[in-house]
Amino acid sequence: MLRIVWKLSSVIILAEISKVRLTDGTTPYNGRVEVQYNGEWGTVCDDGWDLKDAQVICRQLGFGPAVSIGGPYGKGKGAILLSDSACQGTETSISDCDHPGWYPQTHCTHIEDAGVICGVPEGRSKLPLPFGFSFLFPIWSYIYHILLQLGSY
Ligand SMILES: [Ca+2]
Repeated sequence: MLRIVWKLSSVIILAEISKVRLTDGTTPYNGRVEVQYNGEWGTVCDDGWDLKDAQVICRQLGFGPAVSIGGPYGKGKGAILLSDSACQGTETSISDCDHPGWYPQTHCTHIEDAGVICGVPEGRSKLPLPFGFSFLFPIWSYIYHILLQLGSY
């Protein structure tokens, strides 16, 4: 029981540290990368942004493997929270990648906001949303991600 509680708490902490979403894409699986840190949503500078970094974002969202870094998807709002991320491509969360730190990246502007194109997830057909409920997709993909995290222990 204690083990289960520990597992659950670690998943919740992981989810709290860095939430990720894609915005302004043409499908739910591509768009501008936005990250949440300390409750604040912001964007990622494309300095040092590559397919390995994109891979981690797609994995974190429970989507298929990254196809391309994609974009541009227009200018985001808020702070540019991350730059020069150096993922190996195998991490489960962008917060596990090497990077200089979470803080406003004043050397970047929103013109440089990073994007990704993820593959359509394999499990998508197993997790259908009723027609007309596609607006729930972000919540759905978040729940799916939590389930993946639980399954990986
Ligand atoms: Ca990189």
